[in-house]
Amino acid sequence: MWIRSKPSWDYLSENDVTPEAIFKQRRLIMKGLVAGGAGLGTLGLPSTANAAWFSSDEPTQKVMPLKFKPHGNPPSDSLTPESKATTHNNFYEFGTGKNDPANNSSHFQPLPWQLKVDGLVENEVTIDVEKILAMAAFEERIYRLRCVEAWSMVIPWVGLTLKQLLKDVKPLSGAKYLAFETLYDPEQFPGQENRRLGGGIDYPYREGLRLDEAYNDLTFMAFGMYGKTLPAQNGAPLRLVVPWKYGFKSIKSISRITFTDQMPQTTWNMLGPSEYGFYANVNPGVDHPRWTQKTERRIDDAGILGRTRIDTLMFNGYSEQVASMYKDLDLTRYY
Ligand SMILES: Nc1nc2c(c(=O)[nH]1)N[C@H]1C(S)=C(S)[C@@H](COP(=O)(O)O)O[C@H]1N2
Ligand SMILES: [Mo]
Repeated sequence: MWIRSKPSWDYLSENDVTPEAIFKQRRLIMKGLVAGGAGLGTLGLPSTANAAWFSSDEPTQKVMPLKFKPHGNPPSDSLTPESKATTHNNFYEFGTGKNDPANNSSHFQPLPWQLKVDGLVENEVTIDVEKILAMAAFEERIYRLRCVEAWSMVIPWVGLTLKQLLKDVKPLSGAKYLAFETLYDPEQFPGQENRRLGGGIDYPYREGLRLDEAYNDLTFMAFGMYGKTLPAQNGAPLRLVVPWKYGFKSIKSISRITFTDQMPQTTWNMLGPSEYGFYANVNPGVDHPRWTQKTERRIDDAGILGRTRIDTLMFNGYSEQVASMYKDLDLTRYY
């Protein structure tokens, strides 16, 4: 168990975005998650991604919602309803339609799962995801997620920072980037061999971060959302969340992280280099060639998908935490 001192980040806290009653109720649910990897081996593996794999009598996991100062901008930030965050998805391995990931993933098996960490590190490792669950106290982080398609959500993630996840991994001095890969397994991800279903992507889905971005305090590895384990459609069992970048950087169902000295090839940049950059920082000052990035459709309580059109913020509102990393980049260009 660990207690964090209060950092300066101004990402949204649960208190800022949900009524107190819901907050208390959700805390109780999360106490139910105070559980651990200890008993996992003996539990039957869940047949659906939604099944709670945290259940055990041994309280080795703690989910701790943290409290931070309200972001205040936009002041109307409110949590996206879970029912929308789990049915309006981009996960092309299950199909390109927004409902496809929820509809086509019922047979997905998130466990057993291994994460390989290799490349320019002192010791390459392959970690069972169950071990990660037992490794550190989880925390809850409420972040905005801004898709390059100009819709956005506010999602409460559960997990740990990538920095914490990689705390025992010693990068070699030449390491400058991290490359991420989604599991390649067409039996689980039908779109990976069916090009029509999978949107013509050459799988596995790939993403990358610069080393300093990867170790930024905001960069998060989510194992859960809304106080529960991740559903398949949101990237079970573990996915990246990089809240100041367009959503496609937040790669799902990760099986491999490679430290490298080369800027990694990334899926959307390979598919459309004139439209999608490596950095892909949220930037209302640079429009997509085919649509504006100045505003976004916030998927919230209103209407079927949410009708609130709001201004898009530089770095998705996280400038204070990340702008200093880009002093040397020309942010008027599309990165
Ligand atoms: N492996 C993989 N990861 C992915 C994608 C994908 O198609 N495949 N889509 C990305 C895009 S474009 C977005 S906007 C987010 C959506 O995350 P969500 O469905 O949890 O909201 O996931 C990202 N991660
Ligand atoms: Mo996206």
